[in-house]
Amino acid sequence: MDVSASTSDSSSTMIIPTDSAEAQPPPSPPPLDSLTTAINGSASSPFNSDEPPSSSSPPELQLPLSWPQDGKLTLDWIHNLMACFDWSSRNLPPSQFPSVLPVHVFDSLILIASKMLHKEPNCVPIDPFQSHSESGDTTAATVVVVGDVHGQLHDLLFLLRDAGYPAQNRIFVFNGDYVDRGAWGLEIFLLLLAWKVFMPHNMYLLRGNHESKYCTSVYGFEKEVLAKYGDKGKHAYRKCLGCFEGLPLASVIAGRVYTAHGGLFRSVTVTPSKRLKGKKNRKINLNPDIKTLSLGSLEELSKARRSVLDPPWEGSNLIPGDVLWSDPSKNPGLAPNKERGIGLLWGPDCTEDFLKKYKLKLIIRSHEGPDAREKRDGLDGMTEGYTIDHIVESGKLITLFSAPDYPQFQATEERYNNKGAYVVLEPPNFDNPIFHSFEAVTPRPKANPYYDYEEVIDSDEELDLASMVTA
Ligand SMILES: [Mn+2]
Repeated sequence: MDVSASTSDSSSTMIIPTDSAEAQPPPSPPPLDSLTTAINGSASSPFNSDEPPSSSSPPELQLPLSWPQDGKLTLDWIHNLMACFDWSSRNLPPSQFPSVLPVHVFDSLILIASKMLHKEPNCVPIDPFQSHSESGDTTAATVVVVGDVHGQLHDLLFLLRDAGYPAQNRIFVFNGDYVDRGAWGLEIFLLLLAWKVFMPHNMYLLRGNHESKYCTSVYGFEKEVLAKYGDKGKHAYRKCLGCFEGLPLASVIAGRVYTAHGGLFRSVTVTPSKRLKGKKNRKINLNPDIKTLSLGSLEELSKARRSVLDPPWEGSNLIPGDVLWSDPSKNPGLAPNKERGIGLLWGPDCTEDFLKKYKLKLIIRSHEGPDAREKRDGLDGMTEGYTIDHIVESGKLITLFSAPDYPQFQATEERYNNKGAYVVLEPPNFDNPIFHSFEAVTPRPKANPYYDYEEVIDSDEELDLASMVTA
């Protein structure tokens, strides 16, 4: 792939400011020749195995990245970031990551993004009619919804090019699961944060169940960050976890479309069993009885405490776990999600109740890839990157998965060969989803896995509840 082509419009005009405001002076400009030499001479690099670096001379990139002097990211900065990640993923071993994005630049990006995300409500209202108001344009923006991407950087870069990057007339909503399994979760998370900082009202990042301490310690992201940031790895991983806590849980687009990683959630409102008279006895038993499972409301969702590293599967704060881990079912009603050990299964009747109550037309959720779908009875496979799981009177429930040829590392030669997909919602109604399926970018650069994929075969099932810490 010609990396320079994607940056040709930016590299010619870009000026790197001297970053005197930074406590740590930025490293001197592109040490690419020396890096390339070092890598080609390194026997431990996975990149000299059977695939030579994609280009002998580095493309014109602004490397390493520095934080803009005025603290304001530009479109050029972000395109350079994406091109640098693409190039480094093909040409540098993971340990050279700080020569692309020094830790002080990582710190600046994650700090500003984290503050921004923590301020958003649990369920973000997205108004495509508003996003244009600043420019005086009265037409509404198009909305692009994206499902799980799981560290597959090159497929995400393709998706962004194919759908068109975030812009005044284009809003992105990501349903979470940015990290784990694939080898470039850090790059993906950081580039999406950069877009968030640059265009906060045109890029919405929701939380997935993998944006947690438990999942990232089992499925690779923790080790990935440690490998890429070396002695600063623990620091960087902690910062990522802090940012995960701030990610909102759901969105409602144009008052028509509800999106979340897992989906619907239970009500946690319970009537106090016995409340004794007197000021001192105001303890209310908040443990909801499992026999009285009922669908939760958006009001309850808005009040949930989402800033937990591992959303609980028991106790009073069950809504975040439900939103991130639940799955639809063909059977009516609500039931505990026994396969996963956390979250719910909900039926078409619940989809109808939820859509009708809030005058919605669609639910777009993610969370199930081809491996998970292979084991579900009655639900379609994920070969095209999406399925329509419920068709009810008020609308539809869609599952959307955006990681093609998933998972990256597999114990057998047999692959799912699934396509990924994204959904385009167009004004004025936003209720007629246009599906775009796409194949994986090939060849995917070689990388070593960050988790024992032969042992951890099942996706998110058989959650080890005992090892989860509920904070
Ligand atoms: Mn998931």
